[in-house]
Amino acid sequence: MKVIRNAYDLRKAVDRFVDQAKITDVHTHLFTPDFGDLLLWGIDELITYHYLIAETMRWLDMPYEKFWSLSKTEQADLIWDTLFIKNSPYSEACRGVLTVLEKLGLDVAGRDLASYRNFFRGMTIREYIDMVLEISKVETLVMTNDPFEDAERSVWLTSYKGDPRFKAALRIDPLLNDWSNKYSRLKEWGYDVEEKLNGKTLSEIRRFLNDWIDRMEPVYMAASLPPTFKVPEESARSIIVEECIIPVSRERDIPFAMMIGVKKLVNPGLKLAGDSVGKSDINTVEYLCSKYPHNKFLVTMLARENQHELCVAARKFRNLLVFGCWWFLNNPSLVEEMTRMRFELLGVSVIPQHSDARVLDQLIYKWEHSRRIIARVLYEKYRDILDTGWVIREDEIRRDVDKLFGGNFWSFLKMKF
Ligand code: HDL
Ligand code: ZN
Repeated sequence: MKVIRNAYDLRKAVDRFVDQAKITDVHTHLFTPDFGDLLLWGIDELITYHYLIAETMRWLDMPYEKFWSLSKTEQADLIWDTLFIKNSPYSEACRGVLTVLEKLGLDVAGRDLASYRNFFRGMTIREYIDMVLEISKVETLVMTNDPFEDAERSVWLTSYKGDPRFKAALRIDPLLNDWSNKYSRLKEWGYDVEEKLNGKTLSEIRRFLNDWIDRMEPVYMAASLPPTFKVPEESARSIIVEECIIPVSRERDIPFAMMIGVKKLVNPGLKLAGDSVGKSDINTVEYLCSKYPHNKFLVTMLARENQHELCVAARKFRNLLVFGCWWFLNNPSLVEEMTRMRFELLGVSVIPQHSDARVLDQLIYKWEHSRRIIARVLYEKYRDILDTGWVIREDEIRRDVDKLFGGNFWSFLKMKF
């Protein structure tokens, strides 16, 4: 394998291996075709992604209800006109739409929404899945699978066949964040629970988790958690985490993915676009990693202010794997800042990005944009050590890149602490 001794060869090698990297996307909201319309795809879904709705509503004084009463096509037409024609589409969410059109080989300069819609006419979802995975080089992606979502649960219980490229993740927000309203659902499903978290109820919650792990074969259990997320504390959430999630996670050797910092529905009128962000308590992450050294934790935090302390926590706990630039952090300026910080504090032992894609097409832009930034930062970090006289072999760059874009995740799943 070639030895790299100069910056020009280094830049070419890093760009080549990053461009070639086969990605494991550890967090998405995508679904196999088994789930029908739950899998969003195509130009109108892309344009009505909730990030663009939030940005559009800043320009409009129409009542939210009026917007929501429009058809999907009417919503897309309004968003297109507002964000792409009446204003320049350089926000990350808008730019992403343009990158998708570009990578699909469409006439971006033409600004002809009708022609973009024509591209999708006659396309089947299976054809488009293959096309998008081919362009984005996403080899494997992790879904978000919530047994409390009726439309989704029925597929799991009746017709799910799956696709080896799509892995499941057992998402349990309702169990943790809304126990008093959601325990009755477990009762409905045959679990002998009551609101009071007595021994029997805790045992039945563990049975519920095990049943869904048997059914979904998830690569991890996950929950999005508020800035106030705290363990230990006298709350149903804290008790369920310690008495149910932690023991089942260890027994079944399935990491618990904590996605911390979401302030739900600060503006309910915006629906899915109405959530915000809050600084969270790193002490809870440190408490869990420290008290449960045999458990594995995947963690991403939503506030920029939490990123440095999360990196430091990962230096202290090998059972903590940091992942992604999540949601309001998935913008070039913050992806660069976080990736630089992580590479400097954690070296190769991090998952720098996930897409969080809700619309299949987004895999194309979210990964195109992130690859470019990760490649640039990685090149600079290699350049710094090259300048000391260290020589880098091409196979070492490929090795590191493969770890960053998926290998670290799969190795973490296999580790036994
Ligand atoms: O909770 C989550 O997984 C978040 O990613 C939310 O789904 C959020 O609405 C989102 O789409 N972020 O990108
Ligand atoms: Zn998400």
